Amino acid sequence: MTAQQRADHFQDSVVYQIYVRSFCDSNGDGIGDVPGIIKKLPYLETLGVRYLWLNPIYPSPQYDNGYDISDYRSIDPMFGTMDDFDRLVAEAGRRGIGIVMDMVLNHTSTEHPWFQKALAGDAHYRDFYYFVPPRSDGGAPCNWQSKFGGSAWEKVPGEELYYLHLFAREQADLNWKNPEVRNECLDILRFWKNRGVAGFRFDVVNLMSKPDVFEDDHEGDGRRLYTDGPMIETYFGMFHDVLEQCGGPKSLTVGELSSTSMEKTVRYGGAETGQLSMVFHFHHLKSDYVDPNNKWIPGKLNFPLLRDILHSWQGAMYNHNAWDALFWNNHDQPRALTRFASDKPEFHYQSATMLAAVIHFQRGIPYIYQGEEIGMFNPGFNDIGQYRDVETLNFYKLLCDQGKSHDEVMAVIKDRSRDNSRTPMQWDDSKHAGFTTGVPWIETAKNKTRVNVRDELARKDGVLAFYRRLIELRRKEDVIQNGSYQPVLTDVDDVFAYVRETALRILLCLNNFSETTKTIPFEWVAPCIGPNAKVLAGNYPVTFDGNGIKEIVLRPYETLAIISDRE
Ligand code: TEU
Ligand code: CA
Repeated sequence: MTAQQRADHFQDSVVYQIYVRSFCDSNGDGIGDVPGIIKKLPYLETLGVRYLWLNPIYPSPQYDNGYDISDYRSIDPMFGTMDDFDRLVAEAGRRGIGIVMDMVLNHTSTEHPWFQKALAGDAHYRDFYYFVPPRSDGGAPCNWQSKFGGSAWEKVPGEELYYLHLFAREQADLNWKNPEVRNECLDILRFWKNRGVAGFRFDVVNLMSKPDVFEDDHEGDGRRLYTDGPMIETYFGMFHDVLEQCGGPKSLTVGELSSTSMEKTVRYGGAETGQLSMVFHFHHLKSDYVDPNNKWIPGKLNFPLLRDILHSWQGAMYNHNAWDALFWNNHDQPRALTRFASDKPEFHYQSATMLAAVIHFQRGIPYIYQGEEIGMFNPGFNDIGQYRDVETLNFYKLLCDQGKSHDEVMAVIKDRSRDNSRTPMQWDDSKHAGFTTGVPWIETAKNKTRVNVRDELARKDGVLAFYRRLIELRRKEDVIQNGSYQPVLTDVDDVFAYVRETALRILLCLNNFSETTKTIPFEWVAPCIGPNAKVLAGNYPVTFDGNGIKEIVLRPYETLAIISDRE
């Protein structure tokens, strides 16, 4: 298929996410870099992915690992040079792979020259941010909480003013109501688009439209007052238009939606109603939370809830012709294998491949987070000294201050810390897993001896081989790209199953999320199987010809996809 014939909404493609600082270190300083990515392009090409989304690599003081940008138009020397970057775009391009940049336009680093000038009293730049006088008692303008703990307002030293930061205090929120801010940001998009990037991932994109007055939230931490604000879709339209005006191939744009609703999601990601190619939403990744707005309370997976969420969002996206990213993992989430299936050695292959099949056969655009394709799982760090993330370290202090015991706090951090997914990519089983010849910025997981690329490459039927096949199937099968979505077997414990259909084909995808065997009477799925049925993918040996079958037995963490013709 040529580039021109590609599906409209990228649904034939798979995106691979690279957390650059943990992917491959080319110069032994312990930090992954752009030349490291170039070195691994053959690996990524063989995997079959079409796009690489890179987490931020711009100059930054790195309080939040690059999500605090101090210069939007260059590359942090820690990650390489602009020449390295241009080489990456060119060499990836030769392999049919586009580069997607992470754009953090809700906030800048407090070291950004705009903020520095604002701090120094420059009125022009003060209006780039939210500098707001205190309330009458001298306290913060309102009670909003930072996502990383504590007040969302920081006092300006020596002045009766506070500035807003929805994330770390080193990340000041930009005032998008100011046309100068908008122009600057749009010009940054132009800059990268003209350098040949294939698209953008927009960080917390639905938080950019703030209310006109800052009021206390008496029901929560403030998010309901600043999320999905009134101008947000206008801003999306500006992104869209500026990229169109640049010309060249259609840009892939994906908006990260924080604490949004289904109603908003189907609008923003709608083929007719939205200005973004697709969106990330997170409701399914809260199905092991006790409180969706507080991940720091220990909780177990609520499988029926996970199933409901996955089914209802798929249904809504299909019904509204909207497009979303399909994903289990990213750099903010603990590894899904540990969370939603099993990382025990005896179930590792089945768990990893089952989770993969669940989303790769759904409708949308699959995203693979580095290491997922070999079945990486949580490193199990027990010591606070092993953690690096600003959010984890802030909450460690906060939870301890609340009087929780050290063991209690460490237990929830071990489950929930974002560092779970940020450990070095496991290329082999050597001391630092082939990631660096130096000392890595964060420890390598001990499980590298069990899970690494070298071993996976040697396996004909490993996790990696399964991912390759899923990516290839998506490219080939119209029913995976465009089929309708219908949940089935919704009252069978621990089973997640659905059907995809087009006028010509029908695809049934059965998955067992448990360690026990599930037996399904054949008549329950018979309507989902037509003539010429065959197994499209599975993670156990299976023979299936559709004739004379009485039941389907799903073994622990089994996935089984059956494709057939329509009658
Ligand atoms: O994350 C946005 C976000 O709200 C979360 O996923 C956040 O990490 C979570 O609520 C914490 O529990 C994006 C980036 O992906 C993240 O890495 C950045 O730290 C954040 O924005 C700020 O830029
Ligand atoms: Ca390096």
